[in-house]
Amino acid sequence: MADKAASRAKFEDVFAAIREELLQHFAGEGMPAEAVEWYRKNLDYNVPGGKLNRGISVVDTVEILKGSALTEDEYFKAAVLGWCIELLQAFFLVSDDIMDSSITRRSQPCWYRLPEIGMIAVNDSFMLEAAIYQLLKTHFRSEKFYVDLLELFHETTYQTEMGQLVDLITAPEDHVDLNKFSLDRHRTIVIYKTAYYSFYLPVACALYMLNVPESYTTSGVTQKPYEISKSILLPLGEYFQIQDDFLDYSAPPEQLGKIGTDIIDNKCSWVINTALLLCSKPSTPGGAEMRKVLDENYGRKDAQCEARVKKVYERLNITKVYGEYEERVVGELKAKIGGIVETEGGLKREVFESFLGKIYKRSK
Ligand code: DMA
Ligand code: MG
Ligand code: MG
Ligand code: MG
Repeated sequence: MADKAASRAKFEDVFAAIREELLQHFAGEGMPAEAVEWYRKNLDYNVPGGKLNRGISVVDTVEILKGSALTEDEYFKAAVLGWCIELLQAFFLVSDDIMDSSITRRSQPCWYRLPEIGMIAVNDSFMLEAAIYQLLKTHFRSEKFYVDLLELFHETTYQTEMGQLVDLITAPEDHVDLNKFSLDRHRTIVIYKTAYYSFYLPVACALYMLNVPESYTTSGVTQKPYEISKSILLPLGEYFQIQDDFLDYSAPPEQLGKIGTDIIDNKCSWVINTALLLCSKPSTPGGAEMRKVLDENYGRKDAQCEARVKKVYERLNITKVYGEYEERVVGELKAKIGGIVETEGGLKREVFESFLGKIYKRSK
């Protein structure tokens, strides 16, 4: 496989083609030139500037599963699916930043924060979503897996929206009640809002593209590749969102590309849940007193309150607890991956090892 920078550049080249295709269709509907320019800016500002992990992983997964170099056409198709996931992500992020009152994203102001954009960002996010189905129709309409892809994108979108709903209603702006939080509630939120679209979706796209069936029997063993993928990728996605929660608190914004808002937004994040658990332990000195500080300062729109919460996190040594969590969960994931039975035309452990390698100890 080509090196990382080269494979990213090749993937990025496909975006230029996709963007022109979308704009041409849009202009072909008779839209005025200023609308075409608006849509171009929306696409350029919100789609290509991230880590591209999700999109590139479709290409990587197709390559690993096929086991030999992709033809030009195969590469292009896998990359289009990858960009469909990046479009889905852009749709979620533009709307998530409005709902989370975020300031920056990918080292630039959030789209809705630009004075000329404002709440038009709501419609812009819908257009990023609509672009997915425009692309799927153009490139996959005649494939026998077309309906599977449509259902997959629709279902995954719904799952993400379910997660966003639970995330938002667990964090009301006007009423802080830390008793509502739990690691159980956290798991429901993050599996739905993050794991399905970020981890299961890219692999499922690759499996459909390669015409891998839902279930097949080989040398007496029945394989369910989608189900097995899900059983590894959902916990992997949970780990990824726990990293996101930890980095929201701990990473310098210049490095992360976004300013953390979880404490001020009253979010049910892994960090606050872990802090609450530690405070409740009799073995934690000053636990009750720290709990009081959290109750009185979490979820307040006030930088000093936020700083007090961070002080408690430091006293509780959350960074060390996070490091221990990371080692434990990575061990468990490696054991799960090791349990995969590889068969001709089916899953390969390398698919999952590659995902894990991309996120282990990430700092942005
Ligand atoms: C991420 O939640 C989930 C979606 C669907 C965008 P988040 O608000 O923690 O994401 P971020 O930290 O990137 O704003
Ligand atoms: Mg957010
Ligand atoms: Mg959010
Ligand atoms: Mg976050």
